Order: sequence, then structure tokens, then C-alpha cells
Amino acid sequence: MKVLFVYTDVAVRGGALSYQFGVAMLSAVLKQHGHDTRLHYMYGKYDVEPLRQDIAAWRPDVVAFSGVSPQYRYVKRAIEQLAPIPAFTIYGGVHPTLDTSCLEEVRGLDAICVGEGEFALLELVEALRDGKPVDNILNLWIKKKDGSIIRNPTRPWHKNLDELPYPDYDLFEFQKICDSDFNTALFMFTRGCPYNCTFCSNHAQRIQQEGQYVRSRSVDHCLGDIRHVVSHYNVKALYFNDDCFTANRKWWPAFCEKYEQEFKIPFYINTRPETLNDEICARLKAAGCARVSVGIECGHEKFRSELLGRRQSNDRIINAFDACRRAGIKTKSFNIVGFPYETPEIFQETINLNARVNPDSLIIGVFEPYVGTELAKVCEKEGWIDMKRWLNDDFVGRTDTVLEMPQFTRAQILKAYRNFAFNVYKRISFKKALTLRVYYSQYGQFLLWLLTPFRSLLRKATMGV
Ligand code: B12
Ligand code: SF4
Repeated sequence: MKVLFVYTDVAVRGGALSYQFGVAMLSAVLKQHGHDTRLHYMYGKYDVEPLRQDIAAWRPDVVAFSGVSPQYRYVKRAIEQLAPIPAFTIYGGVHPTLDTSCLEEVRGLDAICVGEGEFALLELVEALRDGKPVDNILNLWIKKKDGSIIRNPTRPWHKNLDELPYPDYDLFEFQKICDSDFNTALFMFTRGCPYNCTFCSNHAQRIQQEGQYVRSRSVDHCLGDIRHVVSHYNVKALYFNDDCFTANRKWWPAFCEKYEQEFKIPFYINTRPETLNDEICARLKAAGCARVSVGIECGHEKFRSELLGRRQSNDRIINAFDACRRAGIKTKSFNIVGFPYETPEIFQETINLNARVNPDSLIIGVFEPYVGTELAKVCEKEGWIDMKRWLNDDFVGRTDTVLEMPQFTRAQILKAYRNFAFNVYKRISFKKALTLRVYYSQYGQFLLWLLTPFRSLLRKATMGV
């Protein structure tokens, strides 16, 4: 059977091409069972015509869309503009998992997948091939011809990730994707996150299936995956994009020990501040860790703990960054502005804390109320979501707010967002502060595009890596 995946990556700020682990896993499982897969990567500007042509030329049996909530509008538009698609049309990923109403809403969509899709999609494809009914496949919701919906329950989270093949990197233009991010290859060793931040989708995803949500592949399976990638592609760094790399205190030291023996490639991780200290940072550094990205999100301790569900002191955060610096590891902080109930004074604490920890680089995004999260429910209850703005074509997620709040207006949030990096670095490095002021300005994206040939130099100047 022929399955055409459609991964939408429209109007995402930053410019790097991206790769979707979920789709790469689905494709790997299908290929393992003898099916043929291809990818349509909808990148940059929304344009449905190339997709129409791909469908007409290849004539897939199944068209399989994957898209996060901010991409839902493009998935919906594409399916409706192409309807009737001459193939079974299914949509999976975080969005349909957390907002199943899309099945009813999208004209021309036949099914959605709730939660993990490897075996649900395989069963669907094989049932279609064999002419069997597709109505009772776990994790799938099916729309019948009369518009009625069959809501199947979910199966448990897949227990042993080692049973799954390596992701199908060849489905994507993987070399091009690595090149677009400074020759860095992205990996995912663990599914899920043990924490419960109220703005993140993890707590909403966890309850969709029974069983253990946070699962890691074995160290040997991960090393085999890395071996496969570095022998097939030209990469200079590896980014282990797990939500919290050092969460499992047994797994990561075992991984580092073996990694260090075999590879000399620098790697980057994401983690939580409370999992870092001098000993851990020294261990990570010895294994080749060159950069740690740590979520600060908000610098106001009480607000962070009570509203965001991140119970960690500012001292703990400061210690984490200092420990990285002492170990010789570069740091990057993740920050958000425009939370519900946030005020300019609370946000000032985010600036202050960043200025104190002085990360080598930082990222700021404007808060977006992702469906199913606790904070989205708060925003709905307060009536602060401006749906008209959110659905406007010009709206780019994480660079603008969808909230209309009395205590932190849109104009104040946008100003805070644009000036954040400048305000953090102005007393530390004026050159860096100024460069980042331009990057986060209205013209930042355009300038970034103009300066593409000098990206590496700019990165060195602002981040030191
Ligand atoms: C790795 C990652 C990235 C990577 C890779 C991109 C990607 N889309 O996965 C990068 C860094 C590029 C990225 C970017 C963004 N991300 Co991101 N990312 C993640 C992260 C940490 C892990 C996702 C992952 O790989 N999981 C493991 C795989 C195996 O699971 P999966 O992708 O869910 O796929 C499984 C099922 O969903 C299902 N499935 C998926 N697609 C399909 C399709 C079909 C047909 C079927 C049947 C099943 C199916 O089967 C898959 C295999 O079991 C999650 C956090 C999390 N814990 O989920 C956030 C997350 C997915 N990201 C999120 C967001 C918002 C973004 C951005 C919009 C941020 C931005 N820059 O503005 C962009 C969007 C880019 C894009 N076009 O998708 C949100 C999405 C929230 C939501 N409600 O949709 C999450 C949940 C984090 C959060 N804040 O809560 N991200
Ligand atoms: S630690 Fe990060 S990935 Fe985990 S729940 Fe919080 S924000 Fe989400």
C-alpha cells in the first residue's frame, strides 16, 4: 500500500527546516511491513498546489497528515481545498489527540489518530489492503459516510520502544535538515516528560492512553541509532531533544558512559534546572555535552511555582547555570512572555533572572494557550482568547499574543518580547544585545534571510557556539 505523509511546517519562525520523529517512526514501521511511503513537506508559505500534484502523480492509498495545534489551520485548509481526496485521509499528532472535534469539523477527513500511531496506522493500512472493515482499530476515530463518528478506545502506551525500528530518516531530506541547523542531527530517545507544567501539553497527553507515559529506549538502541545517522549523514553535532535529558538518573549516566567511549561528536540537551549540579555537569561535559538548554520560562519564583506548576527556587536555577559554566558547558535559556495573569512587573523578574544567570544564548516566545492544557482552560474561563486574531493568516505563533488581558496588554507583551534579549544583555555585552534586538524586531525574519550566508558567524558572535 502507498502512504503519503503530509507534515505541515508553515510560517514557523526561525527558518531551519524540521524533522518530525512521529512521522519518521510511522513510516519506518510501515516500510518494515512492506508498504511504500513518501513525504510531502509543506514548509514556509502555505501552498496546496504542490500537494495536489503529488497526490495526482503518485496516487497514494492513504494520505496521512501530521500537524501540531498551531498547524491545524493549514491541515484543515489543505484537506478541504483538496476534497474529495481520492485516498483514505487521516490526521494524527498532538492536535487531534487533544482536540478530537477536528474530525467533525474538517470536511473530507476520514479519521483521526488519538495518541501513538505506529500500530494503529499499520492496522488501518492492512485492513484497507485486505478490504476488511476499519471501524474497530484502537486509537482511531472514524467518520462514516453519514457523518456519524466511531470513537474507538486507545491501546496502552507502547511499553518497549526497542521493539520499534529506527526512525525513517530517508523519508525526510535529512542531510538538508541537518545542514539548515548548523550540521546538527536531532534525536529523540525518550517519549514523554515526568513534569506537569501547566502551559505544556505533556500533562494533557499523558492521560490519553493507559500505562507508563515516560519511556526511554535502551542505551544500546540509542547508540545504534546514532551510529546509523553518523555513518549515513555528514553531521558535526547531535541534539538529543528529549524533554528532560537528565530526568532519569539511571539512564543518562549509562548513556554518557557508552557514548563517550564510541563518539567524539559534541551533543546538546534540554533539561530542568533541578537536575543539574557540579558533579552532573562535569559528567555531561566529559561525555561531550557542549550545550545545555534550560527552561527558566518565568523569573518570578511564586508565579512560576503557583501558576506554571514549576516548583523550583531561583537559587536552584542560578546554581544550575553556574554549574554548567564551571564545567565549561554553554547554556541557553528558554523563556515565555504573556502568561495569563502575568504583569510587566512579573516579567521584569524574567529579565532580571536571565541577566543574573547570563546564558550564552536565549530564546523567548510569546505564550500560546495550547489545547487541553491547564493554562488554556484558565484563558478560556477568563474570556481572554481573541479567536479572530488567532485564526488570522498573518498570525505567527510565539511572536504574537492571542490574549487580550487588562493587566498586560498586547502592546506591552509585544514590546516586552522584542526588547527581552536586549534588556538581558545590555549590561553584559552591548554587541550581543544589539544583534538580538534586531533579530527579535519586526524585520528580524527578513534580515535573517538576507544574512543566511553569514549565519554561522552571527551565531558565533551571539552564542559563542
Ligand atoms: C521534538 C519536538 C519538536 C521538534 C520536532 C517537530 C515536531 N513536530 O515533532 C521541533 C524542535 C522542530 C519542534 C518544533 C515545534 N514544536 Co515541538 N515538540 C517536540 C516534542 C519535544 C517531542 C515531539 C516528539 O517527537 N514526540 C515523539 C513522537 C514519536 O511523538 P509524536 O510526534 O506525538 O508522534 C506520535 C503520535 O502523535 C502519532 N502521530 C503523529 N503524527 C501522526 C500522523 C498520523 C497520520 C497518525 C496516524 C499518527 C500520528 O504517532 C506518532 C508515533 O507514535 C514535543 C513535546 C512532547 N512531549 O510531545 C513538542 C511539541 C509537539 N511541540 C510543540 C510546538 C508548539 C512546536 C512549535 C509550534 C513551536 C514553534 N517553534 O513555534 C514548532 C512546530 C513545528 C512543526 N511544524 O511541527 C507543542 C505542540 C502543542 C500542541 N498542542 O500542538 C509540543 C507538544 C510541546 C508543548 N509546548 O506542549 N518541536
Ligand atoms: S519540563 Fe518542559 S517538557 Fe516537561 S512538562 Fe515542563 S515544559 Fe513540558
